[in-house]
Parts: sequence; C-alpha cells; structure tokens
Amino acid sequence: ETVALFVSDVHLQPGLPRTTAAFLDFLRGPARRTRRLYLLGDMFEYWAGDDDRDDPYNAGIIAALKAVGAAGVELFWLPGNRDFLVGTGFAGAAGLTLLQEPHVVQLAGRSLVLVHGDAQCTDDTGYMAFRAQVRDPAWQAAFLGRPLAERKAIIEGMRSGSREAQRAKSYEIMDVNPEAIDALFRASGAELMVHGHTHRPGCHPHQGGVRHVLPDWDCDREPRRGGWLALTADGELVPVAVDAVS
Ligand code: OKV
Ligand code: MN
Repeated sequence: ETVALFVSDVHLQPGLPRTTAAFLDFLRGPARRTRRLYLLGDMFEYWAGDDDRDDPYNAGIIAALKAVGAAGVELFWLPGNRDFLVGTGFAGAAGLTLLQEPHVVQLAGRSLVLVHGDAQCTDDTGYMAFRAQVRDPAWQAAFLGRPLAERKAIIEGMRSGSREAQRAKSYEIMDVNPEAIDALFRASGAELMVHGHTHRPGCHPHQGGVRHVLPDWDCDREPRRGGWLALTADGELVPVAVDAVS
C-alpha cells in the first residue's frame, strides 16, 4: 500500500471508450491500494458546470469516484484548465475534497507542491490572458448563469476554434517557464513538485528541487498512453504505466 497516487490529464469523454475503461479499471484496482488519491486536473475533456453531473457518462465517473472514497481512500481534486468549473455539487456527489493551487502538503516525510501546470506556462501570454478571464469569479458566475446547452455550445466552439490556433503555437511556449517553476519552489518551500498539463512526463531536476510531470492518457490509440505516480512510504515517487498493472 502506497501513501498517495497522483494522476491527471485523462481527458475523460464518451468519445474515448478505451481511455474511460482504463481509468475505471484504475479506480477499481490500483486506486484502492493507496491512502490518498490526488486528481491533478483535466480529468474531464471539459466540465460545463455541476448541473451536468446527471449526464449518464458523467454520473458513471462520479459513482466510480464515490466508490473509491467509500473503500477508505481519501480523494482530492485540483482543477485543470478544462475542468475548473467543478464545484461543490460535483465534489459532494463524488465524495472528494476540492483543492486550490498551489497546494502544499507533507507526505512520507517529504514536502510536495501540487499544481495542474498551466499557470506555470507563462510564455503563452495569450493563454494566460484567457486563463485570467475564465478564472475570474464574476466571469464564472455569469457563465454558469447561462443554460447548460448554451455553455456546452460555447465550449465546443472554443475547442474547434483553438484546434487551428494550437497548431500555430510553437511547442516551446506550451511548456512551463523555468522562472515560474523557480518562483513556485521558493514560495512553497517544497522539495518535490508534481504537475501534469504539459504532456512531457518524467522527472525534471530543478536546482534544489525535483519536478515530476504526469503523463496524459489516451488508450484509444496505439501505443496506449497513461499512468500515474505512486508515493511510497520511503518518500520515492515512482511512475506506473497504465498497462503495467491490473
Ligand atoms: C485546451 C488550451 C484550448 C493550453 C472552457 C469551461 C469556459 C472548459 C473550457 C475551452 C478550451 C478546453 C475546454 C483548449 C487547452 C487551449 C488554448 C491553450 C495552453 C470553459 C470549460 F471558458 F467556457 F468556461 N475549455 N478548450 N491551451 O480548446 O480544448 O493548454 S480547448
Ligand atoms: Mn491541462
């Protein structure tokens, strides 16, 4: 039994049935053999508001999360740039605790700072402006005041619009900025950082600290992608690939 598991960027959606099945398998198996499960953002391809939790697909995911909590695992949810509209309705239904980033926690004798990772991609100035807008509480209140179908249509529109823009952006500005990482290590005083978002999984040493990046998931294409980090009792962060265990 491990101290904690960390997972992010599963991008759950009905159009990815094998990815969904792989994540549900994870929740039935490995996720129950740990004390704490940290979900570090972009678990859903997008979340349009807690009133969408009655959608059959979403209800299935929520029930599966709830069952992990009922099995005695503590669940934590730190929102990403696609599911930041998750609120107390979702959290209550799924039996998890919402975290604000950056979240600093002491586990297995180590000090960790947890973020999704998008806020540290400061070279993408266009995205940072968009992020500031949609993270504004007044903007969110107005957006959530629209009918659910309208919200979904707006998000779908953004998705098709950004597929073009995304291609034009350089691969470089889509990664974290070293100064932003440095500032986060200093402000938090943590020795370990865990985040997702950048789709550059691995262990990246940074001066005094170590930055661990989670993989994104896609089990609907070959080669199957996805996995999590396990924090062992002796304070090691170990990557586990989605197909390595059952
Ligand atoms: C994903 C990124 C676009 C980077 C919007 C609520 C809001 C979700 C959304 C819209 C955008 C994801 C879902 C996309 C990643 C970009 C541009 C840069 C750096 C809302 C919930 F705003 F309406 F409330 N979004 N899309 N980027 O087009 O797939 O990661 S996206
Ligand atoms: Mn992300």
